[in-house]
Amino acid sequence: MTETTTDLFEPVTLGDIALANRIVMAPLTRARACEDGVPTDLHATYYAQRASAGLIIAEATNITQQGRGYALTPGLWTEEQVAGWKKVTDAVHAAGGKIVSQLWHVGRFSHVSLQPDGKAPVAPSAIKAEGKTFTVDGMQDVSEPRALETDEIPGLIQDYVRAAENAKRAGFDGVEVHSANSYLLDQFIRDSTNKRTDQYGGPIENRTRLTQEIVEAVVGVWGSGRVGIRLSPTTPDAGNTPMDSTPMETYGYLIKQLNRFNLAYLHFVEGATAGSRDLPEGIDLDALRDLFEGPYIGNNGYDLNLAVERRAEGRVDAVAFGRPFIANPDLVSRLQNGQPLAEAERETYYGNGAVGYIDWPEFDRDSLAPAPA
Ligand code: 8OZ
Repeated sequence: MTETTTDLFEPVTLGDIALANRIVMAPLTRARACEDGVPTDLHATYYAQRASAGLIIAEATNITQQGRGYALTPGLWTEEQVAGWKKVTDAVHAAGGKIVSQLWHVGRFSHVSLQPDGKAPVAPSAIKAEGKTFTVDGMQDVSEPRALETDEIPGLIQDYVRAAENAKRAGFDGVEVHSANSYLLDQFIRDSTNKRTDQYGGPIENRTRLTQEIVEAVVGVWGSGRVGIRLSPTTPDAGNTPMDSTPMETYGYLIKQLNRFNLAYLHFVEGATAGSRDLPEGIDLDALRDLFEGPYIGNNGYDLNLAVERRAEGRVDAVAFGRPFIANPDLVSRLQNGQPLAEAERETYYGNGAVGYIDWPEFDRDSLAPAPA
């Protein structure tokens, strides 16, 4: 057990969301939804098992079919999806937890078979990503995207509004705008993927416009204290996407603009998503973080020591753990009590129904009992 005293296990309020502790469950894509994007009873069980997290950020959830880039990921655009999520939020609340929905549009990182009428995925510009995505027919190269027309943007913003309203009807405690990991909003932000010449392309003010307009629209639904945002200034994921050419300026500008919304929190992927915490030369994530005037959730490859240290330095208000929550439904008490963590194999991450999903036991003290002499 760590000797350091820490307030990581004490309550904290992020905006209007009151958390029992500062340990957050990061959004984790697990690909267990039905083909029509409806979450199942397995989801309710899985999230309720993890309700001792101060806050659960539910897995990235497609705002529309157009926003879908991976088979078996859930959505929030149909009544059946809303009803499925309502069972999840009821189960989490009954277990004493809090849960927000992460609103997701993959942009170019999709395959025609996942898109409405088999059409091309949409992106800021017609630049193809590298890599393969999970489709109903297995892994396939992502498809060539088409550039969104300027007059399609108001409809896209309305898609976010509808998903935000649906999240409310589904009983969530708030929403997180997914503007990270080189999905649609991050594709607009980075000059490597945005070559537009309209008011959504070119200078930083233009490339960050869509994220700001969507945050504003979603705040209109939820109020500022129940909306968070996730950014990842340096990750190459998804699609081996090159970084913006001036990330400190670009994300710095965006973060300063976000201050006017008084959001519940800013959530950063520190380094390469699900990878190294190393940062490219010239990147100072703490300096970016310091531009934000509200609560900050740190994420990526944290262990307890790093969480305690970063909290003690005042660098984080809460810490989001991702992969450790897969095999440790009771992660909070394991961290608090210095108990060993179980390790999930990669094969359990995506798909496979209940196996490797809801079958991870809580810590069993008896299993550690010393063998009789
Ligand atoms: C892993 C696999 C598929 C999607 C992200 C939503 O990185 C994801 C994701 C992660 O934000």
